[in-house]
Amino acid sequence: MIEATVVKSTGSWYIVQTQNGEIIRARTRGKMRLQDLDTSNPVAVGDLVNIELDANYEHTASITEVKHRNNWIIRKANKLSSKRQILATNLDAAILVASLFAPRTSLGFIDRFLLCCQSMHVPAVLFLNKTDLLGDEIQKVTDELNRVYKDADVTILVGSARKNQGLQPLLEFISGKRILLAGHSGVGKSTILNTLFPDVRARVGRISESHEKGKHTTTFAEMFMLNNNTQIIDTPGIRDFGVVDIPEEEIAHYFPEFRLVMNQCKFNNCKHEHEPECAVLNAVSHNIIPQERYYSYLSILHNEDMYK
Ligand SMILES: Nc1nc2c(ncn2[C@@H]2O[C@H](COP(=O)(O)OP(=O)(O)O)[C@@H](O)[C@H]2O)c(=O)[nH]1
Ligand SMILES: [Mg+2]
Ligand SMILES: [Zn+2]
Repeated sequence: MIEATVVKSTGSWYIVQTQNGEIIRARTRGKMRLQDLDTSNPVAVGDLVNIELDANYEHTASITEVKHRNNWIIRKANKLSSKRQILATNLDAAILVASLFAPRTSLGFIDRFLLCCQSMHVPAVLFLNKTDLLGDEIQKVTDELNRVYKDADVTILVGSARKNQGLQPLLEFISGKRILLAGHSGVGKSTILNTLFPDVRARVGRISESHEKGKHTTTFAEMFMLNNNTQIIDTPGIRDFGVVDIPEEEIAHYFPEFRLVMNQCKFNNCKHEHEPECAVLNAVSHNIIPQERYYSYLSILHNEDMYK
């Protein structure tokens, strides 16, 4: 039995890497001991697994056990689907790459992702890419992001991967960690990786591809092992981030700016909707909690449209 880390998932096969750097193709077979999560992918990139080498000459292996996960980022592809997908596991931090144009990332999407990170205690960075497309608006947009996310326990960074601007703070954040790089298809994840780590050569997609509506592209995450123990998990792009596994009454806890005031709500089971003497509603009305974040909260609470 050998311990290995899952570095790529391609559906039926997984690529795993052993402690001495050996790359092996593996698949789940037989009675594998699984984590008790009902997901479309029982094994995810980042998992520590036990493998047994197959008795053949092709150097393949079977995954016999998925070890305990410290954390994981999980989503539902859309609110109707019951399919849950683990994007990555055992993370030190996550970077959500967003852009205002081509494609536009909504605050609702950002907030759902951040909610999951909070619930898993995964520190998050929001990187607004493609600032070269913003012209004179850069400062205004940056100020807005800083206003909305002021007390949301997320680091806001802005820049342009194409122009190699603003990437230095991102590089410093990444260094020495295992990082999930997430965001819609086309926001510039692969470009960021290629610019920061020219040896990686992640595929840079054409923007037109990412805009083909209705096209079902199977998404595979891939971990790049860089030096100084830096590991980056590139994901091919997620359209929706449906929240799973967070009970209704816990959602507010994972909005850090709500957490600051909600112990002052009159009712301890307050849902912060229309209850009397609700400290969250009060903070919203005084612009202490940004409206935008409050709307995201309501939208998640009511399991509403995930695009908005
Ligand atoms: N204008 C602009 N385009 C960018 C920037 N970063 C990436 N792109 C373009 O956006 C498209 C998608 O980039 P890609 O890195 O493949 O996105 P991914 O799907 O998130 O990996 C490509 O055409 C990139 O050249 C940027 O900072 N500014
Ligand atoms: Mg990409
Ligand atoms: Zn309340």
